[in-house]
Amino acid sequence: MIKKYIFGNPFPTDAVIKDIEKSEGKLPYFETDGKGSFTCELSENDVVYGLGEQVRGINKRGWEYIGWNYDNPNHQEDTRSLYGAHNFIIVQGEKTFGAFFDYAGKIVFDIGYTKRNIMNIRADKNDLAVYIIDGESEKDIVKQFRQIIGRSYIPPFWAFGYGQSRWGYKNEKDIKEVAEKYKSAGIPLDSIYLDIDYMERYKDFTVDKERFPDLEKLVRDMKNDGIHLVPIIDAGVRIEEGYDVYEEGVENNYFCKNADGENFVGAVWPGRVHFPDFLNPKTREWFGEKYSVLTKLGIDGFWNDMNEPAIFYTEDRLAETLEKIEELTSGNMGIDEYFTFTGMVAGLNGNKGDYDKFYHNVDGKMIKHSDVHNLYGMNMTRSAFEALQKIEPEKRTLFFSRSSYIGAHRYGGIWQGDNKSWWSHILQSMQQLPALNMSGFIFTGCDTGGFGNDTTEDLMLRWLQYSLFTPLFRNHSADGTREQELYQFDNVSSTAEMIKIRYSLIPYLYSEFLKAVLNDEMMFRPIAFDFPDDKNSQQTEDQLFVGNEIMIAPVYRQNALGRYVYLPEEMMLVRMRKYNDFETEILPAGHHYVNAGLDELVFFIRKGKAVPMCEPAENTANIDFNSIKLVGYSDSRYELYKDNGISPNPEESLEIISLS
Ligand code: MIG
Repeated sequence: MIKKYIFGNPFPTDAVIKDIEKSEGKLPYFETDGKGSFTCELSENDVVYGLGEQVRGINKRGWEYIGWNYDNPNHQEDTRSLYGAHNFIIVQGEKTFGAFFDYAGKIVFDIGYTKRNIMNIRADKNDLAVYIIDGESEKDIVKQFRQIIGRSYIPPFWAFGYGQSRWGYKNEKDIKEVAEKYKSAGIPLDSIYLDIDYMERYKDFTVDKERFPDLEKLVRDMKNDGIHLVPIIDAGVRIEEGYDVYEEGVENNYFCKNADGENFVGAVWPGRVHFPDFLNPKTREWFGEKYSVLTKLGIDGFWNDMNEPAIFYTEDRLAETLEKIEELTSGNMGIDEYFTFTGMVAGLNGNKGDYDKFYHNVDGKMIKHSDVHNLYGMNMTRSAFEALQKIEPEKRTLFFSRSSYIGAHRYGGIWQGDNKSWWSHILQSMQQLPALNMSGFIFTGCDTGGFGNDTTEDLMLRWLQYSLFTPLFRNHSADGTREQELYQFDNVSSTAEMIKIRYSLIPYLYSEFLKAVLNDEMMFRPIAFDFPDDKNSQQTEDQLFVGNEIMIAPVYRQNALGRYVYLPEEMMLVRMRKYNDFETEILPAGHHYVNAGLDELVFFIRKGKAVPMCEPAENTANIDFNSIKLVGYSDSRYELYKDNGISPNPEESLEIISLS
């Protein structure tokens, strides 16, 4: 049962695509002050789930989160905003309900931060829609919500392969080297990512001819080896005379404007840029069409970056800052001056004031960016998705974006942004997954091995043992950090085995992914979602169900050779060192200490169930579904969902195969 309540005059976000009549009654569960603030009293043991891409636990209680898409490479306990705004929560406890605050500007979720038992949600303006969902259980509430926001994006089958990325691959030689070294190490690989250095001066839809003299040939050669090249596209368009994207954008008023009608200027990678006005359908159509520059070369996947949009600085703020710095540094810099100085420099990036300075043209009306900020990334991915449906109507294209809002899940996946090579970031990624799934983001994953900072071999191994279960499985790292392609480590055979195990599990993961998407369910669930009355399950923050058969409990502490695991029911422990070498053991419900050596993948199969596993292959194109065997409880069955992996509508080729 879903009810929609309207406050003021909300901007249509397109998050919800089903018509729901507005309810005239009083908003349940919350008191409102009529100014955009909503307060709900929580009982001591209520759990609050949701908010998608945010820091901290699966239970969001005890912190203040802000829905404000932000390019923030420091994902820490005190972080309030990351790249996406996913304003959907479920309160579970004395009263159980779901609530979606559909608001495109800044919105604060104080979940027992100011006062332990008070949840206060406040939007910058009282112009929003609030949806309240009553249901039988968390799963039922999620299903109802997902039915009104539309079906999640399904990537091509090959996107479930392993991908290697690094910000730092400079040219064709670097890319070929990655492919060759993976091949000679015997590690399966389906994709290599092109970061900003493939472009000419960071200009979207250009290719640097010196570094990549014949990209079309490279794409073809790679594809013959089963590897897809996936280029990055940034939001900002470089200001440069003679550059078609810039010139067409200016001529047709496709860019965001200042109040005076001039094109707004921000600075990002390419230096000075204009930002395409993705809220304008004409801009979306025009920009989306540009992806054909690359699809013509055989490219069939993209990642969209910097689309919060990230702004390193604006020229006027930089000028002001420089002036102030001169003043501060001219005398004897004391502590106050010093902190003002460092604060001003740090405050240039993503300064909230800059988002007040530009406008979108929505049906001829000028809309201030900060009122619709959280929709920008979603509409960039929408632009690509909708255009590619026309350019390549016969097939799915891989897309994932950094920034998102609910609704973006229909157009592409997301990756979890610039994490670090920290042990805590394995857990952080894991805790975000169910919250993302609640909001429809099923094709997701993190930068495996960590993006910022230097990784270590043991961290990489543990990370692989977690990430090999996530739909998007990509090793990515930042320029200047320790190289972390798997062949860089001493113990290549152990990492290689983890990738092979991934490939063995792809039929299962893809099948469970399809089930989650087609049935509006969650692929990754807190264990409490399946055991709602079990208090121990509710307390379990570091285990998840992956589909209906598997429970994962990864090791995420350095030097740990095992961990405590809670089993809400009897399960089968599976320990694997190689794809074809496993031990199994049935464990009763309860708490267990489980050994897991560094080279061992440990996971669990639920009571009475079995998981299909195939022979690993060099890449997804060579996966042999005939080699599938069931691993798990004897006499159990598995229903395998399978399609041709490429047609836009999976239902056209969907097969449901009963395995036993
Ligand atoms: O400001 O393109 O999150 O994945 O490697 C950094 C360079 C810009 C941020 C992305 C990251 C990517 C990097 N980008």
